[in-house]
Amino acid sequence: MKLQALIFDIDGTLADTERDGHRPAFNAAFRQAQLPWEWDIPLYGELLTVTGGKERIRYYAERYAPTFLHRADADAQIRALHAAKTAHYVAMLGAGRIPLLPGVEPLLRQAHATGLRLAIATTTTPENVVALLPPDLLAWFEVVGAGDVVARKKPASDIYDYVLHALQLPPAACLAFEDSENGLIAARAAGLATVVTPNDYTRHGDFRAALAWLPHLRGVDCELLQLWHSGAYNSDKN
Ligand code: XBP
Ligand code: MG
Repeated sequence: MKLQALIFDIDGTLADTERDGHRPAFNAAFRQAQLPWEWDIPLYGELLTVTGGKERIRYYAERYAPTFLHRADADAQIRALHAAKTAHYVAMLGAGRIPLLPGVEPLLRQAHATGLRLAIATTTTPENVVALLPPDLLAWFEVVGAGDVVARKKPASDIYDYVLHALQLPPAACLAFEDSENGLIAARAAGLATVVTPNDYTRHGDFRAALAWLPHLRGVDCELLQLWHSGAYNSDKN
């Protein structure tokens, strides 16, 4: 089947947003709420195994601050902390964009120019996608599947299923791009051949189910993707 669309994860795949973006935004929200919580770089790596900011706060509280969850309004507190975190994150990106990772913009540009359809499948909050991507580039994405639009976050396949449904394409007509094991599991569960570009936080994952596994997207162009894609669907991989 012909390759018709590329579906991208955001965090860690289009830009390196976690360590110096989401993490300090969580910490700013905790300070603002006068909570004595500080997520340092190694701890955040552990917390990243849980996708979704609200889910990550709850996971942290369960392990490191269980009394927080004894409050009757703990769910509302988590939602409020997360809303504050999103505001800090969006403000941080507004003050100076986190750059796209090497090879990302040329690939998007070429895909757009050659008529490959583009979509996003991310766990992050929709406002964060808008804050990260320059408006002209964001406009190239026909579908943006983000955050709580689905019930179950990655590694569940829901966000990819949602995007495929919106594109009205079968998985065999698409390629997914991910940086993490959770993301790869989600994309594969939706039937998508997946290109993985890990980073410092995700590089210890198991990526054996990936179509390709590379340090970055520099030098990856649409011809190469067509080739990998045709290989994937002429083998027993899918
Ligand atoms: C990304 C995430 C997100 C961000 C925070 O996972 O897990 O939760 O860290 O986003 P993936 P929110 O790249 O696999 O989609 O705080 O907006 O939820
Ligand atoms: Mg990611």
